[in-house]
Parts: sequence; structure tokens; C-alpha cells
Amino acid sequence: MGAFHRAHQAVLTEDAMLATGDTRWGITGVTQRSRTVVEQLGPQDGLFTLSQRGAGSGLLRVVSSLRDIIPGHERPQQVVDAISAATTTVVTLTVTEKGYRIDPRTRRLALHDAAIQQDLAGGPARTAIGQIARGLQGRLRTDTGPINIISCDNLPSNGALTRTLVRDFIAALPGGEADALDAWVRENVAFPDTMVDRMVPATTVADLDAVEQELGLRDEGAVIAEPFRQWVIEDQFVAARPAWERAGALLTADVLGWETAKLRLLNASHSLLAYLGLAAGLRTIADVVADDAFRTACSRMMIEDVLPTLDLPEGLDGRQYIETVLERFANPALGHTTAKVGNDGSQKLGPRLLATITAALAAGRPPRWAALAAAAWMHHVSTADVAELDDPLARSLKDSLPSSTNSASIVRALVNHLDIFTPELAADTTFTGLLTHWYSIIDKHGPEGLRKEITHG
Ligand code: CS2
Repeated sequence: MGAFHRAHQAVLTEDAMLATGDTRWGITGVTQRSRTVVEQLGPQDGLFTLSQRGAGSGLLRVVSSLRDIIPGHERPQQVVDAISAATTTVVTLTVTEKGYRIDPRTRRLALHDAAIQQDLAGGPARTAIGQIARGLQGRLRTDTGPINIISCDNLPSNGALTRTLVRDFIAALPGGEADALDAWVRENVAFPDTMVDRMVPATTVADLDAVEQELGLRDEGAVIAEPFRQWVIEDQFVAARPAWERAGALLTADVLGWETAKLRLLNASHSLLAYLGLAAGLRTIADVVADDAFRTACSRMMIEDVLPTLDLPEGLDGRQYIETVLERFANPALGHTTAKVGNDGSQKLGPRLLATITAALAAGRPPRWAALAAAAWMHHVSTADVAELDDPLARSLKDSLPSSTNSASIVRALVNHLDIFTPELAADTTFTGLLTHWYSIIDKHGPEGLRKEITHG
């Protein structure tokens, strides 16, 4: 029940109800780790304000689709029971890349993960995948019928991936539990792929104060978002759902093209700008894209490195998409920080950049700008202290760094971190050459040298 869910699926669900008059829907939100959201939203009956920032922002809006919130870490069984309930026919997931517990080398469920092992051993499940699998087990046992599980995270083929992870969990269950449940899941659970898009920065105290000024009430759960929003969902459901298409969602058989374009163009550029900004001491994405050289790097990455790798779906014009993305990044009112977008790099680099890099290398095109993104990330990893490095692999990344400050050694150490890069990429001298080139420019010549190299190099 983070800010992204509130500003995206909760709003589209309410809009679907408004458009159809079918007001039977309501959301039970779940928090994974902390009580903050429960404390913010509980006392205000789940109501929260959406404040849109930027051109076309309009009035504040109070959203009312959230009915209940479960603090998942305190009452994990209640989460499982909610997934099993006959009244639940949709579960959406916004748990970020790391919330899926993927083994990066196999792209399967990380069965060695301590929390997954605990969930498999019985007792109330605490991981998202464990809770879903246990919830489905409850549905089979109590005959509550089919359900749609909808991943809304920025991962390639997020629906198929979620299905694989849930089935991996089920296959690892002890005794005779696995087979019957797996067969039931195959028949009764849909895992549509989705592409979700809306930039939602973390709400600050200043944002809450601004909302209070305008609303005349203190809303502890207010969320800030850009006016733009998009949801493309694979039209593959097995149970009732809100009429999101009436709220502007696109239901289609081909989500892959949309999803790939968004991850490789928008999210990859976002990461590039975040690490360039962190290297140059810039606070927000809008500050970075306002810098001519950095904007050039971002636009050239999309046009030269990414666009040739894409198979665009009908209705998506690549050049126009790129222009819109750059305009959205430039939104000065959003305050999306480079620190926030730059967090969890170890989880984001793979889905956002590596397919582009691999495809460009295979086609004989040096992925110059995508390599800059990875090199700038490496610079962030090697210069931020461990507490500042907001990443589940922070400790392991720091431990893998050499004692020398030589650019080539640092690049070699990080590119050989095989939870992030593939052995093929680590061994590719065109790629490692580009990484070392960019890394040493950032390291030796600072932001000014980097701007010069981008512009004239
Ligand atoms: C961002 C995304 O924080 C990040 O990593 O790139 O959250 C981005 O804002 C959304 O995917 C936009 O839809």
C-alpha cells in the first residue's frame, strides 16, 4: 500500500467505479514492513489525497477506494486469509523488484532465501510470494474460486515471472501438497502481464504542508504524482475485476512491447539520470535533465542504444514516446529525487539496461550511453558509504570492491558481480572498455569533464 499503489491502481479502481456506477469494489491494502501507512491512513478511514503536480494537474482529489489496511508484518495470517476470501478476486502487487525474491542467476524463486525457507516450513507466510501461494492454497481448500494476480512492478514479463515464482514455491512444498495445488493454480489463477506508469516521488513534510494549505485538513497519507498515468494490462483474466478500461487502462493481448519499451526507454533513462545526478551533486531528476549535457546523454541513449532493440507495439511511436518521457522528467514541480530513483541499483540495472547492452553488442553497436549508466552506477557504489547506499546488496557490493582506486580494477570487480551482470557481459571487452572509459572520466575529471566528454567525446 505504498505511494505508487495509492496514486495508480487505487485511483484507476475508483475511476472505474465512477465510470460504471458499479461501486461494489474496495481495496484491502497490505503493508510489508512498517506500520507507517497503517498509522497514517487508519485514523482517516483509508481516505487520502492525490495531489498532481505539473501541467494539467487540476484540483486535489480525495480517493476513497481503500477500505481496510493490514499491517502485514504483524498479522501475516490475515493477509493470507484476505487472499483466500471469496470476496477477493484480484490481488495487485507493488512490492518493488527486490520484493519478489528472485535468484538473479536463474530468474527463479530464491529457494535458499531465509524468508522463503521460513514460509515453506509453515507458519504464517511473510514474503509476498509465500503469502500468495498460501492464499491460493486456502482458496483451493475452501473452494473460493478463481482469482487474478496482477504484478505492477517494473520487471520484464512481470505476470509470467510472478506465475513462475509462485509455482516454484508450490513445487517446493513438502509432501503431497504440491501437485494438487499446482494443477488448481494452472486452471484457476490468471497472472496477466502489465505495464504501469506514473512517476510518484516520496511525499515530504513540505508536500503535506502544501496539501494542508489547499485542502484545509491535515492529511498524513497524501500522495504526490505527475498528471500522466498509464496502465496496459494483458487481457487475460479468470475472475471478476473492476472495469479499468473505463478508467483509461488499455487491455490488450500484447503487453510485452509496451512493457519492454517502458523499461528500456523510461526506466533505464531514469536510472541513467539518477546516477549522473548523484555524480554531479544534483538533487532531483528535473535538475539533471535541465543540464544540457546530461539531457543529451539521456536522449542519445534512448535513440542510439535502445530504440534499435525494440519491437514497438502498434500505437506506440518511439520518437514521440522519447519526447514525452523527457518532458515528464523535466516536470519541475514533482521533486523526484536522484537518491530515490537511484536506490536498489543492483535490482534495477538488470531489467532496465542489460537487455539493451546485450542486444547492441550482438549487433556490433557499442552501447556507449547504456554503458555510461552502468559506469555511473558503479561510481555511486564505490563512492557512497554503505549506509548511504540504499540497496539490498549494499554490503556485498562494498565487499567486492578492491582496495585500489584504479578505475579498471573497480569496474572489473563490479562487472564480475554475477548477481547483477552476466558472465558474457563481464567477459565482453567492448563493454568493459566502455565502462572503464566512463568510470575514469567521472572519477578523474568530475562532472565538468563528464559534461565535456558527453558533448564532444
Ligand atoms: C523509477 C520508477 O524509482 C524508480 O526506479 O524509475 O519508479 C518510475 O518513476 C516509474 O516506473 C514511472 O512509471
